[in-house]
Amino acid sequence: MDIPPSHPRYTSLLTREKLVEGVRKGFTSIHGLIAHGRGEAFDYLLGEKTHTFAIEAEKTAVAYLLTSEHPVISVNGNTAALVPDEAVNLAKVTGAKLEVNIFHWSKERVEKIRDVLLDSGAEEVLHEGDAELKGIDHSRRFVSSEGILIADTVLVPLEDGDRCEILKRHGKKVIAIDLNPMSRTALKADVTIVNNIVRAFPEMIELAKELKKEEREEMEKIIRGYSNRKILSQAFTTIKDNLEKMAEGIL
Ligand code: PTJ
Repeated sequence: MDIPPSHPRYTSLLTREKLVEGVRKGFTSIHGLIAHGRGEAFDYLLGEKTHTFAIEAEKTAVAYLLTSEHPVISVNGNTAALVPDEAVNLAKVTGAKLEVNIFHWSKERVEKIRDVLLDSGAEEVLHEGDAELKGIDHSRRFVSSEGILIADTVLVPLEDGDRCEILKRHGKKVIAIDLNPMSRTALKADVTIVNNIVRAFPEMIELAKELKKEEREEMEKIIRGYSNRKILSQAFTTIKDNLEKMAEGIL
């Protein structure tokens, strides 16, 4: 579809178009469209912008990735459609590995997502699923023995609650990106970035470039000073305030 840049919802429509294209090419799950719709609704309530609580979470997430021994960025069909170049760049700048790990599993989709990341410049994309994460009964339990299995920190954009819990039970630090601060994932993760992935990834790349110049002690201080509950509370308050403003403004 040809979207004129003058359209008031240009960015939003372009984002949708990328997902539709991902479905057409067979690497984004059709369920990904529904998931995105839910995300869009929360983005509306958040005013479709990055808030300071998101920046704080993004900075802490980057500090975790930079100080971890085996950081991994987990990539699903929506991430591959929306931010393939940024996922590759974030992995490069933080030293994290990229691993394809999807909920609606098929070998074909796994390989297509791998190819999308390779086309975006990735040197290595883990996707073998040669190891099993005990305690989870859907296909996301199959992980790479060189990636999520041994990871100390896993970035899981647009995740489902079950796997977040299992990753934590396996002793991993979990960073989630989820526009819905009420989701089980958002509530369970160690760091929840309540922001649209299309804004969060580019911001995290810039934050990582800056933070890399700092001493390790500085990054550890950021991690120690972080409270995910405080961040979630600020996200809820922002939604409430936005709704109050709208309710008053309509009179
Ligand atoms: O590619 P697959 O097979 O791994 O499937 C990926 C999806 C996303 C379909 C799958 O993980 C899924 O069903 O996820 P859920 O349980 O619907 O959760 C997705 C969460 O991501 C929801 O809470 C949405 O609010 C949120 N979300 C959707 N789009 C965005 C988003 N968060 C940030 N940025 C977005 N663009």
